[in-house]
Parts: sequence; C-alpha cells; structure tokens
Amino acid sequence: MLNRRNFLTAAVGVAAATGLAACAKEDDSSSGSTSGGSKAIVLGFSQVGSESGWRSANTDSVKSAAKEAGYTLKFSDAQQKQENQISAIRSYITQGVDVIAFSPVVVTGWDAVLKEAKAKKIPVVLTDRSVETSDESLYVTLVGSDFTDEGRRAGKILEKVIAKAGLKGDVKIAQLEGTTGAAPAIERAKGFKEVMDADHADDWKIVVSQTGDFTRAGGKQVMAAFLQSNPDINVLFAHNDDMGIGAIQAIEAAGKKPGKDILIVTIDGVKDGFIAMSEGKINAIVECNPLLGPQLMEVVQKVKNGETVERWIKTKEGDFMQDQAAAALPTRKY
Ligand code: GYE
Repeated sequence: MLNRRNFLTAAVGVAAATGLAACAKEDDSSSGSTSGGSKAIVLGFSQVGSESGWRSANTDSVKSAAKEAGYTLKFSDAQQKQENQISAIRSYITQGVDVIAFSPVVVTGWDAVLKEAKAKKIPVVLTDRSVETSDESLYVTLVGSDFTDEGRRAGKILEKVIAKAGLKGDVKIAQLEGTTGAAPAIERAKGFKEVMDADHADDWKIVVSQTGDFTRAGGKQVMAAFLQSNPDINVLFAHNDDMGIGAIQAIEAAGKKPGKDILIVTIDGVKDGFIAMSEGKINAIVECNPLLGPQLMEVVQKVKNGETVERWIKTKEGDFMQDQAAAALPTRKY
C-alpha cells in the first residue's frame, strides 16, 4: 500500500505540456475561457464508473469545479474496469493534456501506464483512491480520504450503536466489502478489524464477508445469500451506503427489520443513506466526502505551475448517529 501516512512534500518538476489536445473520444467539456491571456489548462480525468451515489456526486463536483476554474476537462467513465482506465489515460497522454487525474478502480497494476505519462512529462494526480507502486515519483499527490480511519470510525460508532440498541451477547457481523482490490475496500476492512482486534476480540465476530462491488444490486444479492447461510447475523457493516441500501431490501424481504433486528453501519453519507437513517433503517453513517472537485482544481493549478504540493491532501469528514439524521438531511449537499 502506498505510504499514506507520509506527509512529506513532493517537489513537482513539471514542464508544461504545450501540445493542443486532439479531438477526444471521451466526454469533452471545454469552458473555452482563458485566464490572464494564457491557454486554459487541459485536464484529463478518468473516473472509476457510476456505481454509487458517492460516485455521481464526485463526478458532478469534478465537472463543475473544472468549469468554475475555466479548465478544459476531458472526462471518461471506466465503468469500473481497469483496462478502460488505462486506455483513457493512454489517450490523454497521446493528446498531450497538461495534467492527468484519475480515481483508480483497484490499487495495483498502474506502473506501466504511469511510466508512460512520466516519460511525456505529464504529471498525474490521484483523486479519491490510492495506488500501490514501486516508484512513488509516478504520481504527484493523492486528494482523498483516509479510508483506514473511516474503518476505525465505523468500529467505534458501532460500539455506540450496540450500546444504544441494548444488544447483549455475541455480535455477529456481516461485512459487505467494496470492490475487490480497491483502496477503500482494503483499508476500511483493515481499520474496522483494528478496532475489533483491539477491543472486541471476545464479543465481536465477522461471520460472513464478501464484496458487493459498491453497488445496490450487489449489496442486495450478497445480503440475501448471507441471510440464508447465517440467519443469526445481528449487525451489518457495509463499506458504502448503496450496498447498505440494497441490503436493507434483502433484510426486509427476509421478514426482518433493518436497524432493529440487524443493526446497520455504513460509510459515505449520501442523501439516500441519510433518508434510510431518518427512517430508522441505518443506525449510523461514517461520512466520506465526495466533493473533491474544488481541491483537485487547486492542486492541478499548482502542479501546472511547478509548485510544491503535499503528498496526500486529506478530506475532512464527520460521523452521524440515527438521531441526527432528520436534522442533518436538509443540509446534505450530496
Ligand atoms: O465510498 C463508494 C464508491 O472510493 C470513496 O467508491 C470511494 C468509494 C465510495 O463507489 O460509494
């Protein structure tokens, strides 16, 4: 895993790419505006997909922040496939964009294409998710959340949820994991397990754990199977709201009450998650902020100017219990 605790700053020696972008196959949103008489920055962005409410909010944030900043954004949706992301990045390299940003679907397998970008002196900024690489000079920075900490926070908030519900006896946990090999899936599981190992080695157990690929359909299908094989599950930890919402449907179909018979903790904090929480179906949500666009555009500008940026630019987020849901709902921006 990349050194996410490393707050060293990285000097960015970047020669501005001057080549004009050729016509792109991807979604091109060009503001056409220029700042100070210089050419608008051309940013190539490869998005993971559109698997969740979080992702849609993230895409909107990137698109509107690029417009606001007056950049020409070349955007492509990889439909959760690494090969699509690699070809989008290759196409941005060929087009000679100024900066490439992407949210890597999985952590491994990026070195070759990142080396190609480096050879063409096109700086790469990671957004949202990290990569594992043998050469840390292959990307400039990561703009995103601390997923291990989110996992720990999910563990800590589950303690509160259990106390509030008055659940006694063994805690039998089902875990719905995010996309296999993706940083948020690996790190959220790790942070949650840390809390379990440290404080609940005797009373908590993960009885089933499987990926639902961060989608509602995945969450529903996998939870239905969990309930068949382990009908005594009393807690669900879902790595995102969408899988939690899918699981709620499966729990109800099995004749159980989500939020009561099965206590539910999720991560993200999208509007639909808050709605489910205000209905009493989710017990607590750990927030993961998708509104990374403005921070990304700031970093892109700095990188383009050859300025030094932090190695990891973290997002600020909070935690929410069920009794805060109704009050917080109208203020949710995604
Ligand atoms: O939690 C999930 C999305 O990488 C933080 O990806 C992101 C995760 C988010 O599909 O809903």
